[in-house]
Amino acid sequence: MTPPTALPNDPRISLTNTPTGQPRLDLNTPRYSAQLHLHGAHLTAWQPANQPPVLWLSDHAVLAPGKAIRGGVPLCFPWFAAHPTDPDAPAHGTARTSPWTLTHCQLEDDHTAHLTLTQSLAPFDAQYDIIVNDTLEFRFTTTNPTDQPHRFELALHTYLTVADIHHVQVLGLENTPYLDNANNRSPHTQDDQPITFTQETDRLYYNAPATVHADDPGHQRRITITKTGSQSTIVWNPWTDKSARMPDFGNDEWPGMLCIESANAGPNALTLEPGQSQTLTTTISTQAL
Ligand code: TA6
Repeated sequence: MTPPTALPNDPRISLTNTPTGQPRLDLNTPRYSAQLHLHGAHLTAWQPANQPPVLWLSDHAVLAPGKAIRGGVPLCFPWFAAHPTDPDAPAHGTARTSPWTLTHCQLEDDHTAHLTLTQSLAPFDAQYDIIVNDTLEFRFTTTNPTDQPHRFELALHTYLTVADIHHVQVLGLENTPYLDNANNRSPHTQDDQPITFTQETDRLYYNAPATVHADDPGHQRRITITKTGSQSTIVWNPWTDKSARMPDFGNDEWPGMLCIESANAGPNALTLEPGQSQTLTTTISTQAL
């Protein structure tokens, strides 16, 4: 078990325990602020200077052992959605409700933070690197240390803040196949137009390595998600009825959020041979619209 790293003695970073005893890292710099819970290695806030928050967090989010935090970047691993064979297993895997170990923490003069967290989630070992400044980069490396091949899925289930989902367009997934999770995982293909939102939208786009843009006119902002080692992109807004069914999601919050998730899931699930590793990276940046 790798010991936790010591924090640098730096006023820009602090590690405190939340009221429920969960270690939380706060980063406050002139270029951005961010917040990471070691519970689930869960980045719950990221806000570049002079911008609205980029990550969205429900006002009803619950921080408790065994519970996933509603918002930020939950880690869906080693499976996505329902477990492939065990109906009693938690949705979206065990990574987001496990305590991760912070094994590296470094802050540069330009305020870039380099964080590394590790966890073993049988049968895999995982290393999760987060590089934060006024852009946000994630690298998730999965290793199979066993002598047998093993299948896994991974999604960085990123909740983004938007001004009003009714006016948001998502570009980059045109002509791409997807499974409609809001319609019995039925297969479809996106037409040659950007994605717009008029109802619950829950789509697993597969064979989808492309960069995605979320254009948010209300905040006059484009959010760009680039990635490597990822063949799936999940797009989700729960709309009214599903929001009302989630106790940790306010009934009136859905217009202000959108999930765009860099993943390998469903048809793009991966199998690692003994000793093999795979890395998914994704970078989130913002541009003025
Ligand atoms: O990524 C979209 C999705 O699979 C939706 O179907 C919805 O269930 C969402 O994840 C949130 O899942 P959770 O288990 O966090 O409530």
